Amino acid sequence: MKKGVNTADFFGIDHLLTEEELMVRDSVKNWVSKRFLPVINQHNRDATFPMNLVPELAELNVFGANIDGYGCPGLNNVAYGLIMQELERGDSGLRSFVSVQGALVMYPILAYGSEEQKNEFLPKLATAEMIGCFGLTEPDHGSDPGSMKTNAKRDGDNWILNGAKMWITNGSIAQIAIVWARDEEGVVRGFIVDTDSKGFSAPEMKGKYSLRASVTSELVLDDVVVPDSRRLPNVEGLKGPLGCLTQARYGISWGALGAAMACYDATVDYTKSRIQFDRPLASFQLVQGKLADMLTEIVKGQLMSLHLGRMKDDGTYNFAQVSMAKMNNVAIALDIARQARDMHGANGITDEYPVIRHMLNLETVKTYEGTHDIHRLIIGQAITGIPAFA
Ligand code: TGC
Ligand code: FAD
Repeated sequence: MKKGVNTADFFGIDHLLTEEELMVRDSVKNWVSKRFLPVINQHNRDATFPMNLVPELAELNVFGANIDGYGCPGLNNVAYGLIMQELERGDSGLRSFVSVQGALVMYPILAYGSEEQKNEFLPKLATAEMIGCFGLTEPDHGSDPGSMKTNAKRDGDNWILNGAKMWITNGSIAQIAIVWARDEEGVVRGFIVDTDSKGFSAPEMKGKYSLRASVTSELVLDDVVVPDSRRLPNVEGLKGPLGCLTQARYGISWGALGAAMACYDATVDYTKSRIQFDRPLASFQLVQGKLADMLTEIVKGQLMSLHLGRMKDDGTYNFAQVSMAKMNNVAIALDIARQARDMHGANGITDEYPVIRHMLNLETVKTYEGTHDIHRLIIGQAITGIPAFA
């Protein structure tokens, strides 16, 4: 065996991937290394997202990569997952930018939209000529979106939307927002809202210690008029937004592994070069034990996401399996990032090394798209048949 392996491919998982999947993964990985990693620290310090790189991301075909048609490349779900992994190896904010656009904006239009809506929006979203956001969470309703207060009142050929959404990725930079609101009969419906509509505003949320290189906003809807032609016609009820979350959670299960790999690789390099007690840190048994545990968890996570991706392509997966993969892979990534931070000693608290940035980002990833405990409850419901949310 080659000595000193990083995460490259400890378990020979590359043999389970097709030529196309490997090519897609490596092209995104190269782009992230060359174009994104050199600028991420400054963006993280400034709490900005590198918008100038968005056209290059579009060239890489990462937006809606697993959608077929409408200007999208129609990759399979494993290639899509590998893209998420490589983007998040860069930063969770980068993966979020891409997964919100694809899984939370393009997917609902594809799955629930009319043919006119698909033709109008999907090609522009695929090239990022148009940016979208997804408004489900409200100030008082996060884990429990079924209690949302944002409402939609029918007015002839229009709907009048009122309410507030919170913690919305890309809210202030989006041209359209997928907004979920309750109608007068209490039915949850989805709307494609132009963000320059009268009565719509999206103040940016400041002061985040986590996911700093990502724009997060409130959405305020004050008598916003939305034509009925902008209602997503093919879904009603909470299963609409929850179906989108399943798509995004799947991508996050891969993405978190990318962040874990970045932390693990940095720690292997660091502990091999850092000398204490006249020996490299990597020569101590306790350090090797930690590296072994980190890599073992990464390999288990890779196998889980890969199998899930193959099931998703076959149409044999379910949303509780997606919850398990999101929950597990984010949890192990956060543990690995915390270990990595510790093993870098004082250097681990600086942005000279990527570990504390990933560690702090992963606190968000653990919370959004369903908190760790919400996923435990979803799995618990699948096991017992008894919902224990309320
Ligand atoms: P419940 O009665 O269980 O479900 C209502 C209907 O929805 C169906 N369903 C799902 N369908 C598809 N995918 C899923 N994951 C689904 N979960 C449930 C369910 O079968 C039912 O269908 P039907 O036909 O019977 O009507 O609903 P509940 O109100 O009891 O809620 C269940 C719960 C707590 C699990 C759900 O509300 C939940 O998942 N809460 C977490 C909220 C959440 O994850 N929010 C994320 C907001 S978006 C975001 O964070 C973006 S971050 C940016 C980025 O991704 O990078
Ligand atoms: P709460 O629901 O208040 O949960 C607080 C704690 O209580 C958690 O530990 C939770 O596990 C626990 N808890 C809640 N209910 C239960 C229960 N029944 N049993 C046991 N424990 C429970 N949302 C969007 O709609 N669109 C976005 O683009 C988006 N982007 C985001 C970006 C960032 C940076 C962040 C931080 C969040 C984003 N979110 C977005 C919101 C995110 O989905 C919510 O934060 C998440 O769903 C949790 O909701 P909450 O923050 O209100 O926490």
